[in-house]
Amino acid sequence: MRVAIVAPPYPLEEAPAPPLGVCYVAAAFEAAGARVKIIDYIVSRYTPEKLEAELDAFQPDVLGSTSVTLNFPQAATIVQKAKQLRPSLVTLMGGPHVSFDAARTLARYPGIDLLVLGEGEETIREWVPHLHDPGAWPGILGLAYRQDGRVVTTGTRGFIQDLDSLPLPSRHLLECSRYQALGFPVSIITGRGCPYPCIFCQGRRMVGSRVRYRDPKRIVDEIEEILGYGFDRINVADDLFCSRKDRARAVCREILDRGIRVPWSAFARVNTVDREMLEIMREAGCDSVSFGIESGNPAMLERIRKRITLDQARQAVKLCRETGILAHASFMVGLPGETMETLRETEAFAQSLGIIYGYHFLAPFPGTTVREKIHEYDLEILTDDWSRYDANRAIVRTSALSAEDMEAFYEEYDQRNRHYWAKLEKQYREEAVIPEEDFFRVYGRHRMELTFRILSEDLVETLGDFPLDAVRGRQGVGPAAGPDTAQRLPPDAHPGRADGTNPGGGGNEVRSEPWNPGGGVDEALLARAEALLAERIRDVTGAEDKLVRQAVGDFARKGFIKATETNGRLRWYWTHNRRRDFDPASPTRLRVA
Ligand code: B12
Ligand code: SF4
Repeated sequence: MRVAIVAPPYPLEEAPAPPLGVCYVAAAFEAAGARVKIIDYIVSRYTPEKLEAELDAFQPDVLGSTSVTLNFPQAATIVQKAKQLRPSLVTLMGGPHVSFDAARTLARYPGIDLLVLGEGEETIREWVPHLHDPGAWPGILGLAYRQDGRVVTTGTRGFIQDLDSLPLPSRHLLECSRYQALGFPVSIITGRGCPYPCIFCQGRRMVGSRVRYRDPKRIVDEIEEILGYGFDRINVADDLFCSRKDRARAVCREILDRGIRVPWSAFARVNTVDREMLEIMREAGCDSVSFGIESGNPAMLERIRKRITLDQARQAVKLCRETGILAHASFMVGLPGETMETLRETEAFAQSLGIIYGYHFLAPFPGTTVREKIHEYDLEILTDDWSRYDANRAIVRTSALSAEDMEAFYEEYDQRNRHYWAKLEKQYREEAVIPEEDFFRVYGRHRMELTFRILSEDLVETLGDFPLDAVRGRQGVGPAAGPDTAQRLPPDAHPGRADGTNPGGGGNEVRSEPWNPGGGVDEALLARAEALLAERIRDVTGAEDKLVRQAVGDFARKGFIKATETNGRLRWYWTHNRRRDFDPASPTRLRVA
């Protein structure tokens, strides 16, 4: 059985990182005996033509997609398109959005056959043998599907008790080099479950109120595996990492005992950290912690059932400072009963902490208490357009504040930020002497925006394809080529591939044909090909010449992209990952047979 799993696109603002849920789902299908391919549209462009090419190449029996609320519309569109292209495909969706909006999803999207509700692994294991036998589906808990025009839900499945019995997430199916180029940390979770009742959070409903912890040894095995792919930063994404101190300490101890040196960050609640905890975390490589504080108004914290105090927040930040860990805080705008006064209190509190902080607007996701019991709160939900549920705009109002008032409050904060950035940008552009840290902040941001464009618009695939003669004919043009070189190419030197597919390293299979058999790598030619690619990317994106050349040069040097020659054409392609496609003995992007 062949299973394609789609990772639908989401924006740069939400930190596109290797998709954890997708890799858990892929691992569950692999454990059930399926051959699995992840079709990743987070770090490559989605087009219907490309999807069709992927389906032609892989010939899946099943196509599934995950989604959160904000990218549900896009995910559903992709699944519907796949069903239209291949009506025999069994299509399914899972994830936190559809788990709480099953009936509406199935009613609106006839191209989706089946939903997997809540945790997926056990359901997948039971369902796989019955793929073509819908008669057996009613006996499998955790499914929703249509039958005779009605939506049938098979019943709630209990939470998986032994998380250590699950296979590790199948990151080997990802094109890791793309994520490495982008540079966000790789998320892991060390347990599932949360006993707190925050009314705006859906996570607790997804994973249950009893925390199920993973074995520290297994967690560190996973960290080692991630490092084995060449990633160099980890994010511990579960809120409750610090809640059981003995176990969190055991994870840190295991990292230290194995001699692993990797920087990592963590999410935490302010009431779960203490000095001893933070000290061992720091020693084990943790350099920053993000706290969700949500509001600076004590009555509001009570109303949203956050179960923290402002004193705890101050203390947590102080301890981080003292132990050398960078603290970040996140606050919310548009909580029930929000007024301009509560927002001002939040702002004053946030500023008093003296750390980097940010705001998210309340997005009342399906499955949250605040949405399900909306009549109990001073709150009105203004839209069910899920694409607006990105927490970056106001989509609710209270009796005291309109959505515009909330946006205006945020705008003041954002304007201060923009002002700060504008100043840094100006200094950067004018090449003024600025502190190294500020320089790298601006440079890092530009580099990340450029890299995300290169990935999400498939620029390497569409621009990195040249007739070999055109590269050869440009003697003397090195990486520092002049700005007009792209125009000097013959007209057929810009063909790209209309469907945007990756000719060299497509999906999970890696091909790397030598272009200079027996003769080793022609370094000069490679340098010219690299310069050509950079010039074209610069021309399409309008990005700074130096930045593009540095980015492309880095990608090539680190083995994220390689060149290959077929039938007189040279093509650049994204490699798969270091384990399977990186030759440390010859880090010159091209392996010679
Ligand atoms: C880790 C995490 C992150 C990490 C990594 C996310 C990632 N995609 O890898 C980071 C920090 C990057 C992140 C970012 C964001 N997150 Co987040 N995140 C979490 C967290 C804490 C754990 C998620 C997780 O990985 N769980 C482990 C895996 C195994 O679970 P899972 O992804 O749910 O997948 C299981 C099932 O859902 C199901 N399943 C999922 N997909 C599919 C597909 C198929 C075909 C099948 C059969 C089954 C299936 O099976 C999986 C295995 O059991 C949850 C809270 C929680 N406790 O669930 C929030 C949560 C998922 N995040 C949330 C949100 C909103 C975001 C952001 C939009 C940030 C924001 N603006 O608020 C971004 C969007 C990123 C994205 N598109 O995924 C919300 C989603 C709510 C919603 N309905 O939209 C949650 C529920 C928290 C909350 N606020 O309530 N997040
Ligand atoms: S916000 Fe964090 S602490 Fe609150 S319910 Fe969600 S996961 Fe638990």
